Amino acid sequence: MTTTSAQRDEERTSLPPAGAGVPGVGRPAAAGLLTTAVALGVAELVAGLRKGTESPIVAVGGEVIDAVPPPVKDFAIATFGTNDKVALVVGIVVLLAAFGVFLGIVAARRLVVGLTGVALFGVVGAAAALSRPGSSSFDALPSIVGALVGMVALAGFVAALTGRSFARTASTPTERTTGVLDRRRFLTTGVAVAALAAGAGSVGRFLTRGFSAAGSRDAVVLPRPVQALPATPAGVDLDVEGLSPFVTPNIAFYRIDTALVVPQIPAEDWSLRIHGMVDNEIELTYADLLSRPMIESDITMTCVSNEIGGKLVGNARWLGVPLADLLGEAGVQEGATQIVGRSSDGWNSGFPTENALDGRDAIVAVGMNGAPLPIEHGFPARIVIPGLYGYVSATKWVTELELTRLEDFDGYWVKRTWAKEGPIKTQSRIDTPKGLAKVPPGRTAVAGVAWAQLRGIEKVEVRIDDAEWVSARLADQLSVTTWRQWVLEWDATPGRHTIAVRATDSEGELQAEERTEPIPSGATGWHNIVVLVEDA
Ligand SMILES: Nc1nc2c(c(=O)[nH]1)N[C@H]1C(S)=C(S)[C@@H](COP(=O)(O)O)O[C@H]1N2
Ligand SMILES: [Mo]
Repeated sequence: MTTTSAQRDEERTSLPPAGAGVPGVGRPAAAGLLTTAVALGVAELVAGLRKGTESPIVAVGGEVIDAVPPPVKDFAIATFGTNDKVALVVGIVVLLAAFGVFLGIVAARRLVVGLTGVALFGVVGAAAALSRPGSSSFDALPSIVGALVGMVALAGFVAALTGRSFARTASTPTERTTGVLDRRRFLTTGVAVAALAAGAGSVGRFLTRGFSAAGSRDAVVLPRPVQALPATPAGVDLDVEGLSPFVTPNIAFYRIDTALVVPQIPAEDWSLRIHGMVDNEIELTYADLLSRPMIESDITMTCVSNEIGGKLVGNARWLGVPLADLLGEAGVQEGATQIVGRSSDGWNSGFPTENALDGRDAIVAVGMNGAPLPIEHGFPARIVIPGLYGYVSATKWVTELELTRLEDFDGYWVKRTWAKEGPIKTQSRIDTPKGLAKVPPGRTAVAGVAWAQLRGIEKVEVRIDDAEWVSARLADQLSVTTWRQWVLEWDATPGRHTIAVRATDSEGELQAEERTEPIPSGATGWHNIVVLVEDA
């Protein structure tokens, strides 16, 4: 039996023709990288088409954040600080790029395997997007469309690079050879594809930005509190250079949350539902909330993850509705020992109901230092409870308060092995001089802040090297809910010195000396720094 030319062509199709062959590693790798760019760019574009749709990178990143064990989260905060999220996104993109390069090389040899790899990307992205809190089926679309377009791009690149094609009719040897991209044409095609991918991604990001809540926030006019506080008295601020100001400007306020992308909730779309073990479930719109009597309160907020000497603490003048008033309206039932706060992005916290009813200024806050809550600090509304660490209480972008029993629900971080209850521990910090600073000899102000929310600070002591503890001069204590500044004039002598600080609360209790980690209930230990005193 003779072989038909068609049959010969069949054979050639499954084996790349000599010369066209397997095109090395460089161009397939670049093709894989471009495929990744195309898939991600298209996914961003699709995500930009509908408000609230997360890009696959954000969805995967969110899942990573929820899944990492607490020590890793602590490590990330310690290493990258508030840039931990940027680091995560960069890490994900780098991983994707590396995997793309690998898939490109594989696809040049076994196209099906390469395509399967891209499809797998899509599945992982879609699965992550669908498991995000509050997701809808549309959230899977960016990943799916991105992966599909990526697969087409990859198949196209491989066909062009190897001369192999799925289209058997077009597979005469000459056509195949002309189909092979040479270096120059590959470069121009690659640049064009990269530009298209970047363009799609940029348009997507631009569209997403259009969903910002900034316009809504700008339009807010905050009501006046029923009892406005007097301006912050001068005596609370020692005005020492290098010392944290008594009131932390909003822009400088630490930010800690699990949200990879700041939730954007226009006030018009927001509501707060109070439900669970209550007599009357209530749901408040933003306008409802603003029409309630408001109080102002100076409250120093603190993160349980704060290391000794760390910066995860800030003081602001908050404006909000007393939680007790809202709970009174709803009617808390007997045995409802816990208030669970839930945010639009699925985060949650829980604290004892009594902490909202024991007279402290527990509020649903809408204002921070005279401005509507900044979006990253919880706009339209958040919970602020003096004396409790943020992880059990300070739900930002709060949409739900559920009355339940302490034993019936554990909040986000409690599930991740942090302590069930989170009262703030007494702490003190040296702000100036900085650790390892060079200090000229002579008079130097050693200054910082100390906090023991709801107890107040009674004494701060400083020790230079092995000398006796000396009492620092204290600024006025504005409220037991705020931190307190301190300063000690030190006659610095040449040499290397260790400066330590410790505080005593107003119940006479000395700050714990033993060094412990932030997990599970907040770090303990005395802050100390080393400075070098020498002539400039
Ligand atoms: N929705 C939401 N609210 C949240 C968190 C979060 O991850 N998501 N983190 C909490 C933690 S751990 C702290 S310390 C405070 C920090 O508030 P800030 O970012 O305004 O300083 O917010 C709390 N509220
Ligand atoms: Mo926190």
